[in-house]
Amino acid sequence: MKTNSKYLGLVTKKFNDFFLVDLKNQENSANSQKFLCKVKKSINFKDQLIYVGDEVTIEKIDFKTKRAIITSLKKRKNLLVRPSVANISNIYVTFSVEEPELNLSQVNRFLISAESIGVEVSLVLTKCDLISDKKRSYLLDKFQKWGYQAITLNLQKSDCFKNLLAELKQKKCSIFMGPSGVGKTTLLNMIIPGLQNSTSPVSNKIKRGKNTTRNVELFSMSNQSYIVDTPGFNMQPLEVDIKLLPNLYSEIYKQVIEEGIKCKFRNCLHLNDEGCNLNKTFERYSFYKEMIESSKSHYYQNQED
Ligand SMILES: Nc1nc2c(ncn2[C@@H]2O[C@H](COP(=O)(O)OP(=O)(O)OP(=O)(O)O)[C@@H](O)[C@H]2O)c(=O)[nH]1
Ligand SMILES: [Mg+2]
Ligand SMILES: [Zn+2]
Repeated sequence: MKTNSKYLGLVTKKFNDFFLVDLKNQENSANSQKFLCKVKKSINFKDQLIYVGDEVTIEKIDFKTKRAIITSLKKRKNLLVRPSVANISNIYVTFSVEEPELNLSQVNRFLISAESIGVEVSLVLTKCDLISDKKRSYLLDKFQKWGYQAITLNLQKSDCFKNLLAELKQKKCSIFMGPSGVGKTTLLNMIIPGLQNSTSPVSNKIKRGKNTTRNVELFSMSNQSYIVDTPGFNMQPLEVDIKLLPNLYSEIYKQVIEEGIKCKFRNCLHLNDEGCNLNKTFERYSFYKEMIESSKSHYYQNQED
C-alpha cells in the first residue's frame, strides 16, 4: 500500500545515504513505524546535512516495504556537533567515577561544550559501586561547587535510576554523552524496556572503553520523549566563541550577573587583566584560564591566516 500524503517524521538513525525515520504524532509509540528513507534527489537542503533528531517531511510512503522519501527538512532548534544530534532538550554529560578513572579536566571540557548549546545540562556519575560513600560525598560536594547537582548511579542496583527515569520522561529529547566505557548504553538498556544494545567491559590493562556504540541513535520512551545513545569519545574539541566562555562557568556567571561585580573593561576575560574584580578562588578557575588561553592562541592564529 502506497500513499502520496505527506507525513511528519523524526530521524532516529543515519547510515551513509539512508535515514531511519519514525512517523511522528502516532498514537501508540510502542508500535511506532520506522521507514527507511532516502532524500529526494532533486532536493538540495542548502547544503545542510540531515542529522539524527531532525524533523523531516516524508512522502511516497510504502507501508509494505517500509520505504519512503524525505522531501523537506524542518528548521532545527539546535545542533550539537560532536556527536551530531539536532533538536536536543537536555544533555546528560556522563562519566564513570572509576574504570575509566575520572578526569576532571575532561569532565569540565564536556560540560562547557554542552553548556555552549544553550540547553539544560546535567552531570551523571556512573559506577558508584566502585567507590566508598565518603568518596561519593566528596565528588557530590565538588560538583556542587561547579554548579551541578550530580546524579550518582550504581547500575548494579536496579532501583538507583528511578528518579532519573521519572525526570527523563518529562524531557523531550535527552542525550547521553561522555567517554567510551562509562556505561551510557548499559544505562539506556536498563531504562528502555526491551532494548538490548551491545555493551562491553572496559579493557583490562588501561581501563579504557572499547568504542562499542558506533552510531548515534535515538530511542523513544513515549511519543513525547526520546533518548539518544552516542558513541563515546575521549577528547571533546571546544569550538566556543571566547567572549561567551565566561558565562558558561556558573562560578563566573553568578558573580557577574547575579552579584553584579564590575570589572574596569566591559569585555574583561578575567585573566590578570588590570581592573578585574572577579573573585578567582574557585576550583575551576585554572581550567577556565587554560581554556581562554588556548582559545586565544587559536583565535590569533586564525587571524594571521
Ligand atoms: N561496576 C559497574 N560497571 C558498570 C556500571 N555501569 C556500566 N558498567 C560496565 O561498564 C562497561 C561499559 O559499559 P557500556 O554501556 O558499554 O559503555 P558505553 O558508555 O556505552 O561505551 P561506548 O559505547 O564505547 O561509548 C560494561 O561492562 C558495563 O557492564 C556500574 O554502575 N558499575
Ligand atoms: Mg555505548
Ligand atoms: Zn574581570
